[in-house]
Amino acid sequence: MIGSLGDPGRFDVALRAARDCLAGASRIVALTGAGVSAESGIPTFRDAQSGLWARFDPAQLASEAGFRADPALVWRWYAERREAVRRARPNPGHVALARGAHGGRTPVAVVTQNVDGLHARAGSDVIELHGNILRTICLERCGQRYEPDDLLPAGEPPVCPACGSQLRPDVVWFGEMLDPAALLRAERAAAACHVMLVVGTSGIVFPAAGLALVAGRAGARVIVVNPDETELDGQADLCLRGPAGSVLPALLE
Ligand code: BJW
Ligand code: ZN
Repeated sequence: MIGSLGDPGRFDVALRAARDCLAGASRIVALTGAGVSAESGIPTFRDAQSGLWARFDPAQLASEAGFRADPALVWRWYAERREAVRRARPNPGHVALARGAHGGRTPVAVVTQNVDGLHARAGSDVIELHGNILRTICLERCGQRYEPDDLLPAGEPPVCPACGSQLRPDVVWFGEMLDPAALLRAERAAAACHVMLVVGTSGIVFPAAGLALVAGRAGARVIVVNPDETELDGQADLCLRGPAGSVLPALLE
């Protein structure tokens, strides 16, 4: 069933059906993507290619090969996005997930593809699949991770104080493995949940998108929250077409 905010009657029917799914659920997981932070003023991953960055291929910018080909360019892209993250605050969508369902009695476990840290700042227990843009790690993986501001000039990528190689953002680029422990925890949560909310993700990037399939195959009800169509709509029991910042509070209140 699809309920779109543009058609309030149908939206209300779908919202009620979604609430019914949640009513009997004690294990709830939210798989989130960039759209959940859009109302905090952070451009979605694919929108982050607008303006000056429109002529660059995101798969190139967000890859080790792209970084090695032009470290200053990729560092600048991340520096701009980091600034947007620093300015941002969690929005009502993040807050609703952190508060949980059933008047706060049932927690919502959050598995996010986002690198902005806003779920944690809102108070959610969160698995960050794709790392965190505010952390920096040694490109040659000497094992050092850094969070200090003084390592983060906007121009050239800084050098690792421990081993002298370049530093990079501590995020998961295309072609890189996700942290196996984080992915395993996410897969277990997906396989064991009664309801999975799939919020603000285009559903095209794997293995994250596959978690919705894991949940559906294991018998969970899958509810997509997104103003637009997604690659995962076909796997969903319900689609609530609207922005996360207003749909999630209405769904979880
Ligand atoms: C709103 C809204 C509002 C707007 N409210 N919603 C199987 C098949 C084919 C390919 C592969 C496959 N398995 C693996 C691959 C390769 C690749 C992949 O998936 N490619 C696809 C493009 C097909 N995956 C990988 O490489 C992964 N690694 C891996 O598989 O390792 C094993 C391996 C190694 C070597 C070789 C082969 C395999 C790693 C993926 C890492 C992704 N990293 C990024 C960058 C992170 C750092 C950074 O941010 O710069 O993660 S890519 C980017 O996409 C970012 C995001 O987390 C991720 C997902 O994007 P998301 O969140 O869905 O955002 P958008 O922008 O796409 O969508 C926003 C949505 O919000 C839209 O739907 C809007 O409508 C909606 N929205 N406002 C609610 N108010
Ligand atoms: Zn190092």
